Amino acid sequence: ADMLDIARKRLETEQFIDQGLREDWFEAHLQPIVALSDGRVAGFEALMRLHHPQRGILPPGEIVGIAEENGSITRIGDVILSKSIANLAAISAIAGFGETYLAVNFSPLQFEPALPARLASLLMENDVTPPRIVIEITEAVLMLDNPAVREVLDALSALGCRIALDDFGTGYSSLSYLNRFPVDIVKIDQSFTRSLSTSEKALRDKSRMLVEGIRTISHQMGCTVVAEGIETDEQWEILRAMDIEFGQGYLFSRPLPLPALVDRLAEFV
Ligand code: G
Ligand code: G
Ligand code: MN
Ligand code: NA
Repeated sequence: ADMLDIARKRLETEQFIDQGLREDWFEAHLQPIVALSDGRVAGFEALMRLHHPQRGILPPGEIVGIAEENGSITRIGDVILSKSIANLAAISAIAGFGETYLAVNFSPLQFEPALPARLASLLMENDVTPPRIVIEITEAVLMLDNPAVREVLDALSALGCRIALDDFGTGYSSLSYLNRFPVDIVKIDQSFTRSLSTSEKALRDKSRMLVEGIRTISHQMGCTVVAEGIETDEQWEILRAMDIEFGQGYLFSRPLPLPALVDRLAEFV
C-alpha cells in the first residue's frame, strides 16, 4: 500500500473510534483463564473489541495502536473497564463462578490520578471486591519510570487489586521490573508457549529451559504464573508438568462477548 492508502486507512480508523465512542460500539470480550491442574476457570482477560454495525469486529491491535497515539485510549479504557466489570458481575451470578477474577489491559496513558477512585466506585456499584481485579501492564508502562504512574500503581495495589506483568520475557528488562514494582502475576508471552511444542528440537529444548527459568524466578518472587496462547493439548500438558499454575488460549476458549461466553462456560463446570 502506498502512503496515501495508509493515511486514508488511519483516518478511517480514527473516525470509527470517535463514532464508536459516541454510538457505543465498544465491547469487552472475555477470554477464560484456567487452572492448568484441572481446567477449572479461575478468571477472565478482558479484550476490547470495536464492533462496527456493518463491518463487524475491527482488528483490535490496530485500534489499540491508533488509540494510544491519539489519546482516545483513556476514554476507550474507561468504557472497557466499566463494561468488563459489569460482565464479571453477571458471570458471578452463575453457580461455580462467584470467585472468578477479571484481568484488564492498561496502556501507559490510562494511569491517570483519577483511576483508583474510578475503579473503586465501579467495584462498589457492581459488588465486586478489589482482589478480583487484575491490572495487566506491559513494560511500556514501567519503562516510563514516571513517579505519577508509580503512584497510581501503588494506589491500585493498596486498594487490593493485583498487578500482572503481561508479555513477560519479550521486553528489555523484565527481570528488574519484578524487583522494583508490586507485581503479583507474571504472564508468559504466547511466543514461548508456541515454541514449547515446535518440531524443531533445539528450539524446543531451549524454550523449555527459558519457561522453567521464568517460572522459578517468578515463584521465588512470590508471583503466580499464567501461560498465554495455549492452542494444543500437548502445550497444556507440557506447561502443567512444569508447574505453571494458570493458562489461557484458543484451546480453552477464544475471547467471547458475554452471551456466547455464558454458553461456553456451561461446558466447563
Ligand atoms: O485482543 P487481541 O485480540 O488482538 O489484542 C491485541 C492487543 O491489544 C493486545 O496486545 C492486547 O493486550 C491489547 N488490548 C486488548 N484489549 C485492550 C484494552 O482494553 N486496553 C488496552 N490498553 N489494550 C488492549
Ligand atoms: O498482549 P496481550 O497478551 O494482552 O494480548 C492477548 C492477545 O492474544 C489478544 O489478541 C488475544 O485475542 C490473543 N490470543 C489469546 N489466546 C490466543 C491463542 O491461543 N492464540 C493466539 N494466536 N492468540 C491468542
Ligand atoms: Mn493481556
Ligand atoms: Na500477553
